[in-house]
Amino acid sequence: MKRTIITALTSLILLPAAATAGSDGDYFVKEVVFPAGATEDMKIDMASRVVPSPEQLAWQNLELTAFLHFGVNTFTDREWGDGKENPAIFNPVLLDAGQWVKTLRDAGFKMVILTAKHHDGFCLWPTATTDHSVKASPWRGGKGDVVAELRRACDKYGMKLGLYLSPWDRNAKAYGDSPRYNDMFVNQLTELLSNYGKIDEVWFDGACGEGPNGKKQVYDWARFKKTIERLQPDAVMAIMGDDVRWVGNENGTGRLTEWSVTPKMPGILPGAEEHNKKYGLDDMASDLGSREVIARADGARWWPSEVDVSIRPGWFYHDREQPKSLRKLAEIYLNSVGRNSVLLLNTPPDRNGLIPAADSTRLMELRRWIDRSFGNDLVAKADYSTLTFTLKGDTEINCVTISEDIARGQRVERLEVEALSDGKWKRVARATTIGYKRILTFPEVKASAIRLIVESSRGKANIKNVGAYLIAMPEDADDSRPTNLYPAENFKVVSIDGKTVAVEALAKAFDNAPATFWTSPSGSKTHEVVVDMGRQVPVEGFIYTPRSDGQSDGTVFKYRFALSNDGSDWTVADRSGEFSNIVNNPIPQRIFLDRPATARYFRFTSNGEVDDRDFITIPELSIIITENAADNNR
Ligand code: FUL
Repeated sequence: MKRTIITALTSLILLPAAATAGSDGDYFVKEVVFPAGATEDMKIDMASRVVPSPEQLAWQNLELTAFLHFGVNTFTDREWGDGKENPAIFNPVLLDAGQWVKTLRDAGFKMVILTAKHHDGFCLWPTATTDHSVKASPWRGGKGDVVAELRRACDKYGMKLGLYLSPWDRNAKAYGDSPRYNDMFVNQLTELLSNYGKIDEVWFDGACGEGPNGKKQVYDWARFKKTIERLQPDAVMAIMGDDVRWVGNENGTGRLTEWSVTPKMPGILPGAEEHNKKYGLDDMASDLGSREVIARADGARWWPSEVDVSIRPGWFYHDREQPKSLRKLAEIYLNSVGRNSVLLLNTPPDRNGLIPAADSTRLMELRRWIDRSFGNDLVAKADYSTLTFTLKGDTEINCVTISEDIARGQRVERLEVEALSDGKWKRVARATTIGYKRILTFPEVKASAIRLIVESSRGKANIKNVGAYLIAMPEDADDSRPTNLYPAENFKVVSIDGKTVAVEALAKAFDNAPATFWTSPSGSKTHEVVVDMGRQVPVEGFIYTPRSDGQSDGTVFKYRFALSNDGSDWTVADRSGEFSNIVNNPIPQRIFLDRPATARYFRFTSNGEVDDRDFITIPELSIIITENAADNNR
């Protein structure tokens, strides 16, 4: 009865995507608009019939995609270039795209996405749209084309290719002159999507660090989308796109409850910002698709999550950084692929143009760990009608993988896993959403069978591919190079914003507890703290650790760091810059001086908060000292 009403109602309204008939009713490919007056039950039922487009389904099946951040930042040691880089610095003399792709293929990746242009505007292909490209570099005598070399390598190793083209461009003169820049951008897109074979993912970053007084560019997203559809109809449009959604962080963690069906509107659609605000659906929101959210909404779409994270702290290669431990990568795998998301793992090539040995070794270790963990499915006989699975004898397990047939929607809301152990069924795991794949781990149990109990579902749950495993997490060996810090108990605060204060004033910034933070006085866009380190210290640099509570209020964006021996002449060292990408990737910002310098006082100045607020927060501020000196200070 319910179904008949829905079919009748939906045929009366104009649906943006055709409703197609499936074995258990009508499906709505990619999106559905709820009819006016739809009840909660009707909305939930319709949401349960939203299914991925064929392109989204093919994308989800890849599970693992590699990201390559490469460009002028590789040579300047920065995360965001300012667009003023001299192309002469780009000279990756040993560049070998074959090495990248073979490494990634061996590690199990199915697609690779290259930063064809990052925010600095430097193009890795010889574009006709600007001189700021490989053409102006010494690499291959100005005749090189990184995109073309990568294309050839992808063909050789059977890898799909995706491209990242940054809308924000700090080099293009036209940026901010909206129609002119949109033309330029469409031309860049047209070159990339016409001259390099099949492109399977187009990645448009949402980042823009212009700030309130910077250039304001109004992007013509509809035109960008049409360009993709015309030139590469099979490609998905990611992040600033309506096929693939950013998970909301850059640390490798999907939500425990991850709905691919959500009323959240992609940012490229007109009115998206107001709409998402109205429904409380920001990028980081923990609930994007519960019953409560759907009940309030006016429609829902298939917009699955992609977890992008770098194997190193930064997105670009930096000499001083090391790849994450195998343990960390294994956790990332479980928390992304195992939480209904595609994992987009960045492995940045170095200045020679090669994926460094440390990273490729780590990738192979990850591959071996995945193979070892999931190579031996302990299910012997599956009965999907009762959701009961007989194991290969009485066997130890600690992990179950479950998939829904997402071609028929995402439906499971709550589920339990029970194991038959010593003749009794006992609960070993619980989950909310399943989606494409859910990996559940639990303490080891000896069992002869497992069964799934779907406690709540939006209509019929279409479960497929259940597996049981005994996995071993790698040892937690954190092999990132230690940084030597000067003990903060020696610090005496001299002044804050020019005013003398009690020495303990900044205590929360120096307490080794990043969860607590110092908040500056408000009322100014500039803030400054001066600290006496108690004696002459050989300083290599400093670390500003931003808030780790998911908030960015008070986070410093533009910094200046200076050293002095007497607290008044600040010429010993003086370095300024920006903490690029600190909002999306709030990791400790390690800034090194060009040369270590010895000084007794340091001054840390903020010349701009991330959102131009009039106060700053400092959870932790640390001084990096030279290695030998560290031994004497312990
Ligand atoms: C962010 C960018 O600002 C970073 O530099 C990086 O490209 C990351 C994948 O997306 O928004």
